[in-house]
Formats: sequence, structure tokens, C-alpha cells
Amino acid sequence: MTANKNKTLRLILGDQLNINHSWYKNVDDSVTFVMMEVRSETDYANHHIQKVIGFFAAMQQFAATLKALNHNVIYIYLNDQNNLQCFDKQCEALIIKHKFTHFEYQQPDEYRVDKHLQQFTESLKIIYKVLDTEHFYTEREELGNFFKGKKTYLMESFYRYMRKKHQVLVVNGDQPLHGQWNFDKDNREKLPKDNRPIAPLVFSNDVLQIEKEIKKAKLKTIGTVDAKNFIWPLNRVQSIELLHFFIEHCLPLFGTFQDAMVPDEWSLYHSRLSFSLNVKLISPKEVIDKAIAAYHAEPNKIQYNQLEGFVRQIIGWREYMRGIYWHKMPAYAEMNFFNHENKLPDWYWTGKTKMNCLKNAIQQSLQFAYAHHIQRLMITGNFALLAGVHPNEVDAWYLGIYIDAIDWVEITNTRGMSQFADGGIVGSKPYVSSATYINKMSSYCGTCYYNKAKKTGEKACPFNSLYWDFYDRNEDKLAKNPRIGMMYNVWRRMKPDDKAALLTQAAHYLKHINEL
Ligand code: FAD
Ligand code: DLZ
Ligand code: SF4
Repeated sequence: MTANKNKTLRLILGDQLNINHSWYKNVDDSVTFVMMEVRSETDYANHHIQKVIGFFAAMQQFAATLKALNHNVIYIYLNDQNNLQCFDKQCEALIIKHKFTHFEYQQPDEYRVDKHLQQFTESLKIIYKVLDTEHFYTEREELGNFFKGKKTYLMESFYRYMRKKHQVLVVNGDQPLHGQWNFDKDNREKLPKDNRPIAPLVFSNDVLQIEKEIKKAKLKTIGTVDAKNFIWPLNRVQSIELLHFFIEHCLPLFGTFQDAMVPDEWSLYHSRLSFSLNVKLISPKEVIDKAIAAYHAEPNKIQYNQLEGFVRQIIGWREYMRGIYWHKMPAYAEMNFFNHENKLPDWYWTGKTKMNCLKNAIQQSLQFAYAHHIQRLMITGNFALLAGVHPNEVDAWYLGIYIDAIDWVEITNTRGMSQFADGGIVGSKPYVSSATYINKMSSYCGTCYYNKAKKTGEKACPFNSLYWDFYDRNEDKLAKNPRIGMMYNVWRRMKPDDKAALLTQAAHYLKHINEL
């Protein structure tokens, strides 16, 4: 090869597995793609073993697909001798070794990696280019521009803007189909005893070799895996199969039981598409288009409120969280509105607690690297907030434990929606509850060691006293919030002895938090 010939190195990150990207439209022999399993990505959190395996296996399959299409691919495995274990050093070494004249990468979704690659390219002596991932509906700054000059960041306004802009469930240009933008009030019921959700579609991927390599490298991970029968989709075919399964069997009841929680039912009517979406094996547009097409084909099978609820999660919440992330980082990662300082209880890492709701949600997370939204928000998140845990500790847990956890969507949901550490950017009030809500939405309380109806005394449910303790200790920050002022009226009207007993009970529980 002559010295003048253009040679391009293109870096593909582990969450950029979008085969429909324009990079892959034509085979070009002057282009080489590189993918790498690196310690900079495996070690920034205490990841669930299924998360690391999921990323590596999906990356390996994606590389194989590219090779089969005749693209040039360099794949660096975790234990390869020449693995320099981070993106910049590895790319630099390849550029020198193979005399690349150009370097290209797609915009990373994570602020940390974005900065890392910016610094790398600034020092590069060759030409470089940054491209869009061609995955999301929105540009990074779109939400910031949409809310420019506004005091609040209401998801509902953004959602309506998205529906109109992309003509999703819209008629006459700017009107919502069926006359209403949001059908949430028809959703969210407890699961009746006689309703048995369909068994979740799981895959049986053999990932034993990857597990072996992870063990060999002595990666620190949490959770368990059946590496002979890895349950998560690892390629586009499996992701589309999961999407079809969801539309056929779960979408008809998705909205209705979106917030329901039942022991032993880990997936209910949820899609479990978040991993496939976040690593870009499938696109939000194709998910929404297929769901909407199924509704139009069989409107008697899929009621509109179920469809609208699902579409809102993807074109609404998912794009909204991404927009908040890019608008507010890096300051977002430092926010701690309540100045919470407590440590996360040890049993978050083991599930060994007598509280049935937490035991179920945590053990399920350790087993499957998955919990559905309301378990994350109203069980593990709720308790951490009531217990005054530092948002850094809460973030570290969520970032590690879930297969779909990537900073942009984890931190906005955890620090923002769940911990209200952003002081109300994402949510208008903190998501906290006593046992009343948990009992209303789940069947955890019936078999719990604690008594859901007791606020104080032996075996009183910890949520009940911690709930009032949370409001009491944060009165200066919350009493003026119009959505919760009412709670303070209740608190103020309570008898002084009852209030004191609740606060004493909460103090006792906080002191012995690791024994709960
Ligand atoms: P479904 O219930 O089937 O919903 C469909 C899709 O909608 C999801 O796949 C997801 O892409 C999208 N979606 C739904 N809710 C949200 C939301 N609040 N924000 C963004 N997208 C949403 N989601 C992640 O993808 N990664 C995370 O790390 C993550 N961390 C979370 C932490 C906390 C504390 C909370 C409360 C929520 C978190 N979520 C996260 C959002 C949500 O819980 C998950 O997207 C969802 O549980 C994934 O399961 P599913 O695919 O079965 O979702
Ligand atoms: C999550 C993850 C893990 C565990 N390992 C890798 C890896 O070895 N190589 C890689 O390219 N990506 C990995 N990822 C995903 C990255 O963390 C993700 O691409 C960045 O955070 C950008 O969003
Ligand atoms: Fe959770 Fe309290 Fe219900 Fe037990 S009684 S399951 S701790 S809410």
C-alpha cells in the first residue's frame, strides 16, 4: 500500500450496534472497523455479570455480521495480549501500526466517553470526524432548545411536541388520535389473582466461553448467570423476535398492568426491549412503528390506551431523558438536592432483607439483571430516598445491576426521577410512598415479615415511619411544593405524641438499617 492512500479507522462502541447505520451501506476496502472489550468500560461500575456478558456477546455477534458482509473488522478480546484496555490508547496504537490517515467515531451516548474521545481526537495528527449514531429521534441539544426560556421541563409538553413533529398517533397535522394526548388514567391496575401473565420469552444463548474469559480476567461482577442459557437477545434477529412476542402477547395489557408488582412474575407485561434498544440492535422508530401497525391491524385486540402508554415510554420518556442528560451534564452528576449522605444498606447487594418487597425486587435483579420500572422507582428507589442514601451510592447500584444501564438513561432516572436529587428537573415531586401504595400495587405485603398496617412498634413496616421522617426532615425544601403541601397539612395535624413515635421508630430503623 502506498503512503498516500487514504485509510480510515472507525471505532464502534459497545452500545452502537446499529447495522442500519450509513457506515455499513457500502463495503469499502479502505475502511477498517474496530471494536474492543476494554477494562475502562468493564471497571467503571460494579456491573452485573449478565450485563458484561450481554455487551461482549452482542459486540462479538455484531463484528461477525460485519465480517460476513465483507467489511474489514478488528475485534480486540478482553484477554488479548495486545489489548491496551482503553479506547484512546488502543486506537492510537492501531493508527500507528496500520498507518491510518483518517479516524471516525459515532457520538457516544455517555458524557464520560464523549469527553475521553474529544480529548483523544484533539491530540490526533490525522483527520477525524464525528458522526451521529442514527438511532434516536432527537438531536442531543433538541430538548434544551425546546425548553429554552422555560422554568420547568415538563415531559408531557415535550411528548406532545414529539408526537406532532414525528406525526405519531396524530390526526389533522397536530391533533391527538382519539382526542386525548395521554390515557394514563385508564392504566395502572393491580394484577388480579386470576390473571396469569404469559411466561416471558427468553433465549438460550450459549455464552460459556465469554463467561470463562471474564473469570480469567478476574473482573469484579455481581449477580448470577446461566451461561449455557443466556436469556437476553444478543442480535437483531432475537431483538425483533422479542419485539414481536411483546406486541402479540404483552402489549394488549401493557398499560393496564404497567405498575403492578407480583412475586415470581419478573417481567409481567413489560417488553424487556431496553437492552436491545440501548445497544441499538433495534431502533425506537421501528419499535413504535410495529406497535402502531399492530394496533391498526387489530384494534379490538390492542386497546388504544395500551398502545399510547407504550409509545409514550419510548418517544416520550426515553428521548426526554436523553435530552435532559445532554442539557444538564456534567452538573447533573453532582446534584444532591436533599444533601443526603447515608450509605446504601449492604443488603442491596445480596437481597438479604426481611422486607418482602425489597427482597423480591433485589433478588430478581441479581438473578435476571432486570426489574421493571415500578420496582426500580417505588421499591428500591423509594426506600433509598426515604433512607437518605447519597445519590452517588444509589447511582452506582443502578448503573451496575441492570442489563440496560448506561449512564445517560440510568442517571436521569435514578438521580432525577427516583431520588429527586435534581430538585425537580425531571419530576415535579419526589416519588416516595408508605406501605399503602406498595400494598395497593403489589402482593408483596401479604407474606412479609413486617406488618403493612403498623406504623410503630414491633414489626411495623419500615416504609411507614421512614415516609414521615422523610417529609419531616425535608420540610424546608418541600412544604411549598404545591403537589405535596397537602401532606404537610396531615403531618401538622397529627398529635405530637404520634409524630414523636414515628420519628423515633424511623431513627431506630435508620440506625439498624443493615438488619432490616
Ligand atoms: P417497558 O416497560 O416495556 O417500556 C418500554 C421501553 O420504554 C423501555 O424498553 C425503555 O426503552 C422505555 N422507557 C420506559 N420508561 C423509561 C424511562 N423512565 N426512561 C427511559 N426510557 C424508558 N432504563 C434504561 O434503559 N436504563 C437504565 O439504566 C434505567 N435505569 C432506571 C433507574 C431507575 C431508578 C428507574 C426508576 C428507571 C430506570 N430506567 C432505566 C427506566 C425503565 O425502568 C426501564 O427502561 C425499563 O424498566 C426497561 O424495561 P422494559 O424494556 O421492559 O420497559
Ligand atoms: C457497558 C460496556 C461494557 C461493560 N463493556 C464495553 C466494552 O468492553 N467495550 C465497549 O466498547 N463498550 C462497552 N460497554 C458499553 C460502553 O460503556 C458504552 O459504549 C459507553 O458508555 C458509551 O455510551
Ligand atoms: Fe414492603 Fe412493608 Fe409491604 Fe413488607 S409490609 S412488603 S416492607 S411495604
